Amino acid sequence: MQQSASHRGNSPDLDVAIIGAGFAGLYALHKMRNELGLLAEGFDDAAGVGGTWYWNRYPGCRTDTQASVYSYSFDREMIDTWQWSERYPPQPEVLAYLNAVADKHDLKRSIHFETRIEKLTWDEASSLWRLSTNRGESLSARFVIEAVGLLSSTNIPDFPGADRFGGALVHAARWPQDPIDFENKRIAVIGTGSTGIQLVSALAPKAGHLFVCQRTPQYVVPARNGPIPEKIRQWMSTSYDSFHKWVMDSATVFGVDESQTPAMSLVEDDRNLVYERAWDEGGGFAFMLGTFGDLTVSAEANKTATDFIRSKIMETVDDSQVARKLCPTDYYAKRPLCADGYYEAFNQPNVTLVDLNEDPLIEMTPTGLRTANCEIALDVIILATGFDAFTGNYLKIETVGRNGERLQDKWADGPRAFMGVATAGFPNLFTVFGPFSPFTSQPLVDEYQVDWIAGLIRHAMAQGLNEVEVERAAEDGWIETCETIAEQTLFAVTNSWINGANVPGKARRTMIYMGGMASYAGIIEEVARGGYLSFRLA
Ligand code: N01
Repeated sequence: MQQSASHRGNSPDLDVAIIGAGFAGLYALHKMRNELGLLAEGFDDAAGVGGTWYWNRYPGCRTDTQASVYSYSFDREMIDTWQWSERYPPQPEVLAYLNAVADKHDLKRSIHFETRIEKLTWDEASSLWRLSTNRGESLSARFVIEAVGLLSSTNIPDFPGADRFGGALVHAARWPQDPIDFENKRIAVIGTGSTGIQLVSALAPKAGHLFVCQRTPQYVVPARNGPIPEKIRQWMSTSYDSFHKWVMDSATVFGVDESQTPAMSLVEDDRNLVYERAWDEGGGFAFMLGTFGDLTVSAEANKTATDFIRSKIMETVDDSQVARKLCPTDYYAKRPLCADGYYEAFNQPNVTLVDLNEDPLIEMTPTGLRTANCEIALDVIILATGFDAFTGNYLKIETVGRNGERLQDKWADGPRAFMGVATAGFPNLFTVFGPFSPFTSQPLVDEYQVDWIAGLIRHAMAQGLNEVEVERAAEDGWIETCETIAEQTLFAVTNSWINGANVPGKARRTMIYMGGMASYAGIIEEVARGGYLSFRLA
């Protein structure tokens, strides 16, 4: 850290304070400092850049989104020169990429690492934010950008006896820096979401014995990982602009050819051929979005996909009793999962499925786990129990806005925010991929939102405005729009982190815009074109 905030007379210490140094925070810093020429600094409680990719170091961790859309678009030279080894690159490679971006653009000197922002207070008199850190420092900033991550605040259920377990107990998203030796160890993985299934696929070959503790089974499609397809590679290298436009014009920005065909428009045999092809090609988003256009909105269409995946599970897993327990019964309407070798792992003698519905987890003991029916001796317990998504990290920061309103109170019954970028009552405070953002892949939409926020900050500075604040009516209207659209989908009636159902006690509600990226972009660009309609500029 070479440059640091210095007191500048009556001016704030910083033009822009950026919280978080993952995909969104790094780009925000680059944009504000290198492109807009503002005095901007970043803060992150990690010891390095990477955000989620800094903390998630568990075995098997990799993207479930294709690298072609899981990288920045702003640095064209890096698009040409950075070689992703695989379609779904592993965590060390994503972290190396983010370090390379940070080094190339000289970002690290402006980031305060191992520094957590604990409190943000709006100072009415000076129209500035006052920031306090865990190191006892305080500073002021005209604008704050929270790039704190959608899936970063860990969900750690209260397992009785957790403090008594004598082995290693870790949450996958707070993985220790020193590697854990798994060779011949007895390991339990609790949770079978994206994290759990990646862990199972990676640990099954090396564990002495692996116990997979499953509460709700999920639909897992093969990833078929391998090099980025040549066609995409060619397209990106010869005409990145048109590739980027194709991706950003899609509904979900996952780099998938999104199907518009209704599932019931084909007869069963033809429909199953479509599923079969998608199964062979691999990819969770390709399966959910590329096969038929109505899997997430029509129960009838959805059942055709779930029947197909269940038939694959029954075919793959040798023990039919285990296979049945692995078959989900709810809708295929969570974030879709993909992994290679997940169901196959259950054919290994060293892998046991523990069905927590049949045999509930009672407690952790000094030597392992006790369920209603058995005691399991263990060396390692891994919690793959997910995240307090969307709101968790914002609410960890004591945030006091206009008239002393606390974000913690405002969001007590669920978040209230406008288009994922701002929340009323908290002027000059922006969020990247905050609540009510579009349901999309993140890195390119992070960039998009940062560019939009930069446009508003540039506008405010050019006009000599001290305050920009979204109006409550606009926020209410946007939330209503999000709710109306979400209610038309099966995501609304399927328990997952997408609607807050995964965290006990959390308000269950829509926190995302399911109307598609192109439509989102059309609306938010209109806000800007109209002179930042919906914002109070003072
Ligand atoms: O978390 P999850 P995740 N007792 O919430 C179980 C992204 N991601 O970390 O379904 C027992 O999906 C819970 O059971 P149930 C990606 O967007 C990306 O796996 O609530 N079990 C579930 O099985 C993903 O969607 C990548 O019944 C308990 C699991 O824990 C998102 O993060 C990798 C329990 C949690 O699944 C979240 O995925 C990883 C309890 N008390 C994650 N509480 C990559 O792209 C919870 N569970 C690399």
